[in-house]
Amino acid sequence: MNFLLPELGFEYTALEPHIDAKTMEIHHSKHHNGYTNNLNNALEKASISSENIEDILMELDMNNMGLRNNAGGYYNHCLFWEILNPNDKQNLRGELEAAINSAFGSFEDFKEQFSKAAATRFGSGWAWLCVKDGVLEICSSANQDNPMMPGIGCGGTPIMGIDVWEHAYYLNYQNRRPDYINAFFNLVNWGVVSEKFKNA
Ligand code: MN3
Repeated sequence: MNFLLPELGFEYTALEPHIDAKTMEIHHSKHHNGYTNNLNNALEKASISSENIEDILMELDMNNMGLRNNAGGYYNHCLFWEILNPNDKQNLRGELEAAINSAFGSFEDFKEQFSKAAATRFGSGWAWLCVKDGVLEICSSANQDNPMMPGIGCGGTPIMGIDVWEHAYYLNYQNRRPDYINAFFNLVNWGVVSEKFKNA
């Protein structure tokens, strides 16, 4: 077993009313747990012993669908829980705020573009804020694909992402994905995203 399901670091109720406890419980203990177990199985099958998920993603054989789906699913959800962590939650400021204003014009313009990328991703997938060569960009990817995988078309290091699979919001929001995306913006811990920006 290379990888373990990470602890959330907060209660399933902690994101209410924006994300309900039942959705959080199923999402973390069932979906993320499934990706984690399937990742370990896919690594064993491919005889890959790396314990660095970033390396695994960057060196991925995109034709290995089991590994692609589950390495992506494992990593994407780890990042998602990190940026939603309500402990020591911080507002957007400093270098990241300046970089967002520089890349998108204003926070409102950034929010609009990011929300549009998330809302228009057809079917299941993710929208991302990435850093590529020091510049911020927004993109989206299908299924559990990730900007670090080769040839996804949205390259760079993801520092923030939103899960737009129906399992992420359907119990509470049903077909109202835009309402879920809007609610997500109440939850982002910008201190965590800023740390990722500095390290990218
Ligand atoms: Mn999910």
